[in-house]
Amino acid sequence: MSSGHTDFYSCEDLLSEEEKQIRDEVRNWVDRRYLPHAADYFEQASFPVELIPEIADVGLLGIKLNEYGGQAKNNVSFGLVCQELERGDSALRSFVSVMNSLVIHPIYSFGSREQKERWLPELISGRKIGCFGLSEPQAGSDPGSMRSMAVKNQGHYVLNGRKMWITNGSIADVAVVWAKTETGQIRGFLVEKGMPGFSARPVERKFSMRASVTSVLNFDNVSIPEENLLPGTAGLKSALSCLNEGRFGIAWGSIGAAVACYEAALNYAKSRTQFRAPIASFQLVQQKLALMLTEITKAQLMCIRLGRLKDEGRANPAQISMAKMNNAYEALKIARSAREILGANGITLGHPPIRHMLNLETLNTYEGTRDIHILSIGRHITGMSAFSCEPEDKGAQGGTSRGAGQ
Ligand code: TGC
Ligand code: FAD
Repeated sequence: MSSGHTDFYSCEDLLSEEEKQIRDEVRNWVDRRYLPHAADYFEQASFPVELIPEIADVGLLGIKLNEYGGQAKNNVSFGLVCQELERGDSALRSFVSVMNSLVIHPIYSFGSREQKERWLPELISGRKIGCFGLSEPQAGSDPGSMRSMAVKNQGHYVLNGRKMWITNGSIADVAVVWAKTETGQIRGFLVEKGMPGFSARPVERKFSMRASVTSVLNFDNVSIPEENLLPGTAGLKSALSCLNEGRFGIAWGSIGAAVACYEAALNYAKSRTQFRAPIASFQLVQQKLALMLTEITKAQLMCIRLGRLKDEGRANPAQISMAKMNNAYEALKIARSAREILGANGITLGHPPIRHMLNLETLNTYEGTRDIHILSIGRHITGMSAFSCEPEDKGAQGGTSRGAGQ
């Protein structure tokens, strides 16, 4: 899975030659093209859009699709790609995740033939960029309470509302936007850059995911042609099904960030001398390293099993929640431990842990916070929902049913 000393249980033996090949290709590309500048992109809060054609050339867009120029790779390969990209930076993995899981996937799964033919080759070749608008200023963990409305009017939908925290938003040519129609049902729409009334602006002053574009999308009476409705979407579950793809990628990506932190800490600990000995020789430092590698190993095993289940069509959302929840949290703890081992040097961008640590705060927030995934697993185990203090049918009480007509 990872190389050398971070593959403690020889997980490499669980991979096919094809899986190892794409992992190594992406690893080399990240080492060569991204890592030398990763700290600069982070410091300057800039995503290197000039790398998008290369990202497409390496075959990272449309990875799982076997049509429209996609690579027809399996879920484990996709996971390994996410792992290697996030070893570079979470922003890089996020860009590729959003494109594959939250734009290409919904267009392929819910789109008309015309929509697929128009958008998928452009997205897969990197000529067009997409984003996914579900969260709103007042609706994050509870997307069913969204306020964005798309009201049908003479062959068009009129879209009003605002989406918040949208990855790729300001650089996107097409936004997959979720809104309630007049029946209260949530549907997906393709909103195109340049449509009158549609604007996007970046979220400023982020301290996490600095190299990623994060935006606010505004919709002010945007007239959306009926043919831009994703016809296969039917309620909140359509949007949530895309998140299964995204969360799977985050679970794997977390391993990459954790490995980068562990390796930085191990190398530093071997070379840094205090009290006339390398700090790696001290028991407390060894404890940190041992616990870090243990969590990396557990995350690797969890992901590879989940990937195999997903390839067999047997992975359920609670299993994906568990891997996302666990791996993002353990990676954050690993990044904090690595930062500690580096002492004062650890607070600078000269070493990767603090950059990953700050990014990992986002991994524990987006695509469902840690709390939300714990509650999802709890609901799966008990059959009882602990999401709300209100009775379960709060959507109906609110007057706009989140799933009407599903
Ligand atoms: P709930 O009643 O549980 O569900 C509504 C319907 O959806 C179905 N469902 C799912 N289907 C497929 N996959 C899943 N993971 C699903 N989860 C739920 C469910 O069975 C139901 O179907 P039906 O037929 O009965 O109607 O809905 P709820 O309103 O109680 O909410 C449940 C909750 C809290 C788990 C859910 O809303 C949630 O996941 N909240 C977290 C929100 C979230 O993750 N947002 C992510 C925004 S996108 C993003 O962050 C991208 S970052 C990208 C990057 O940069 O990498
Ligand atoms: P809230 O939902 O307000 O939660 C605040 C706190 O309350 C959290 O700690 C949460 O765990 C807790 N909480 C909420 N409900 C409960 C409960 N029932 N029980 C216990 N605790 C609870 N969204 C998109 O749609 N598309 C994107 O591309 C996208 N990209 C993002 C990129 C970044 C960098 C970030 C930071 C976010 C992005 N998001 C995106 C939004 C993300 O999905 C939301 O931030 C996330 O779902 C949480 O919503 P919230 O921030 O509104 O927090």
